Amino acid sequence: MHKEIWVHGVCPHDCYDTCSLEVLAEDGQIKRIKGQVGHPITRGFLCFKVNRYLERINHPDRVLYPLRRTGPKGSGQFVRVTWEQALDDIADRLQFIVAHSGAKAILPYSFAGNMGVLSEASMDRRFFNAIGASQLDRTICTASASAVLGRMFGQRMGPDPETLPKARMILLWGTNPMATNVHQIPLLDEARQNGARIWTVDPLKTETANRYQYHVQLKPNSDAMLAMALGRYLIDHELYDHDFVARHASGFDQYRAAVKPWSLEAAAQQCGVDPALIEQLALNLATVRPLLIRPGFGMQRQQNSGLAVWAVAALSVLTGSFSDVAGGLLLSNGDAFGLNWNRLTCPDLAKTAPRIVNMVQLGQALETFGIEALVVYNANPAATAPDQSSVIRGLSRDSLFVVVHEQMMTDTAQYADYVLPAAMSMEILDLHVSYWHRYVQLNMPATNPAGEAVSNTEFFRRLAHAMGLTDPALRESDETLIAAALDTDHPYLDGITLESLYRDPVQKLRISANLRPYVDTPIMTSDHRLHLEPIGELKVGRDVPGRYHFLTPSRRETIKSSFANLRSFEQRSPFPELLVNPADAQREGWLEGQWVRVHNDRGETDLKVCMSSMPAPGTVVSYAVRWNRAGEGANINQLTSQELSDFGGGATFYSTRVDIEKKGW
Ligand SMILES: Nc1nc2c(c(=O)[nH]1)N[C@H]1C(S)=C(S)[C@@H](COP(=O)(O)OP(=O)(O)OC[C@H]3O[C@@H](n4cnc5c(=O)[nH]c(N)nc54)[C@H](O)[C@@H]3O)O[C@H]1N2
Ligand SMILES: Nc1nc2c(c(=O)[nH]1)N[C@H]1C(S)=C(S)[C@@H](COP(=O)(O)OP(=O)(O)OC[C@H]3O[C@@H](n4cnc5c(=O)[nH]c(N)nc54)[C@H](O)[C@@H]3O)O[C@H]1N2
Ligand code: SF4
Ligand SMILES: [Mo]
Repeated sequence: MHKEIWVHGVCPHDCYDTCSLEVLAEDGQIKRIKGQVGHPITRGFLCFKVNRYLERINHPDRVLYPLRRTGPKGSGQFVRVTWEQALDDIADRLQFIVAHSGAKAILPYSFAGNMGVLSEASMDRRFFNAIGASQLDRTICTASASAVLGRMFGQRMGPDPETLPKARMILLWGTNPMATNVHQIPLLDEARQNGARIWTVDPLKTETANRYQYHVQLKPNSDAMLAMALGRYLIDHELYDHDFVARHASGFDQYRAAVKPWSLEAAAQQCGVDPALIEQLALNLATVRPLLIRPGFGMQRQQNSGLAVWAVAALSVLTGSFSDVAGGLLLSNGDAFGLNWNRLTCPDLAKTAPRIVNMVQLGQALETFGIEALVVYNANPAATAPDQSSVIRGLSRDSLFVVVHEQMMTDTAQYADYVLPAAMSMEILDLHVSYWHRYVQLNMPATNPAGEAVSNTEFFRRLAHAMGLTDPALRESDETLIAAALDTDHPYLDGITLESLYRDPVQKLRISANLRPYVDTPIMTSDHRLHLEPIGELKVGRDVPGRYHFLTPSRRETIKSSFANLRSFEQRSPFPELLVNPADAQREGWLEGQWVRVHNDRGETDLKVCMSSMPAPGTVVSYAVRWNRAGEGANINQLTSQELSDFGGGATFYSTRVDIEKKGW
């Protein structure tokens, strides 16, 4: 009998928008995926990527059965085995390592391949806590910003993005929503129609910078200086909100001393920006309300990220921007949800303090820390981690046992001893929150998993069982895990339970959109003040020399390496591109379509020249990231560095310098 069902889904990918989906399954096959029309953020449309999702679900690269390596590491030669064979062997190997070297020789590596609460951090954390493995510090994306916001505000929470159309001055700082946050665009457009001024601060003239009025095209990694100059100007001209600062902030005197060296002229020179434009921005910040400062993660992949986030966030305090509904600072709403992470991840299962490995330095860890087993899920580090040669050297080491739980035969999976098949979100149950909007959503399965694929939670339940671990926490079902996540008396989650989500799978946090963070809500720092104290000193020029600054921001058609194996993407964008300013091209004699070798002392990769007015002279761009298999075993992360940012141990992908040689055609 023909059976057709529509099911509520949630887009699981690492994206601000966390869209609400309607998924049609016919006879156990996914046939259509639509954006939910009634969802106030999703508004019935999806992005370039998820509009092509059937191609991803049915992709020939999909891993459907457990596989064991038969050829040399990285050769991609595998044979199908049963789940039982794979689990027995993996359990034996891990137990041997625990017995002979200690569990700290086992390292998990995961990020946000699936952002479902269960898929991202639940049974996996319990499993690694229970065996006492090394712990991964998941720093690759937001560490600098999270650390600074934690120190200044006590939490990551800003205004409700649905209030955005009420803002009259919007400052998009280091973010490109036309590619990365497309559901913000209708809100920004509405604000503009309502008369808002929209500024972007970005070293690139992005699609977003082109769409709105004012663009400050500063040099990469110069944000702290620009923001300090804006702060000094507001203080020098008595344009800051004395009352707000006196009532809510601490550290004003230290702040004033720190910004003192940064006159408009000094900053203008360092940032490569007209001082008159900085002054215009300062006057807009001082006078137009409501003021929303909306930094993105792109501004904190630099050596001075911590200082930059501090200096930009300080402007939101200095201007008293939180006093207005729709005003304030919205970098992340990640802490608004108040889930019970302790119940979910069970840190108490760990008997000893674990060794902590910063994921930005995966290459170093694999090469030098005595790691003997690596378990990868929700991530593709062979393509996405910095200093790729170091990562690949580590992954190629014969004495390293590598297990990869994946949906696709990725560049990382190619190095595995075992590849285990991972289910897609349309095949599993999960709970979703967002780092931008304020909806809690339930993702329900529309079909059974393809082949022998299993969810992340089921993978770790099976692994725990195979290792003979008996703690009941390692056996809990997905429904129990969701109930555990929601088991909290946090007022924002009042009445949101698994049962209520089954009835109504999209529920807004119980916070009024008119509640002003830090004005109407308690400030979660220890002394309940917003901290303006500087977090450190400006550091300059720590990277290797190189003639060009090399930026690798998010690509519209992929999410990092996810979607980059889709034929529709490969057809649209068949070659790895290097966007160059025509003035640089003319001086260097580069021609459109010509191959160039881009290199520094960490590595090299070949890219095709594409003239573009997006970068200023001196900066070149290639979007993140293609699969290595599409580029002779390498991609742009050959060039990026394992160096950490100044605060929070974050990544410094965008502080890369390179030299460029002509190659031919
Ligand atoms: N289509 C698509 N969407 C995505 C992703 C994707 O890969 N593709 N990735 C997802 C993920 S993992 C994340 S973390 C978010 C990130 O999304 P965003 O917050 O938008 O951040 P990025 O794309 O990293 O970079 C945004 C901008 O920062 C600029 N930038 C680079 N260096 C500097 C600097 O020194 N100062 C300033 N002011 N700007 C700088 C870049 O030129 C770029 O235009 O997007 C998510 N959404
Ligand atoms: N050069 C450069 N490099 C960058 C960046 C940059 O801007 N420039 N950005 C960095 C940033 S912000 C980030 S967040 C990282 C992201 O880097 P990664 O975390 O490696 O992200 P993806 O490339 O999206 O890989 C996610 C993988 O998870 C798999 N996956 C999806 N769902 C599931 C699931 O349910 N279970 C399992 N087991 N696997 C699943 C997908 O198939 C995919 O292969 O990249 C970083 N790398
Ligand atoms: S990737 Fe982002 S914009 Fe696209 S469907 Fe998913 S959540 Fe929505
Ligand atoms: Mo990210």
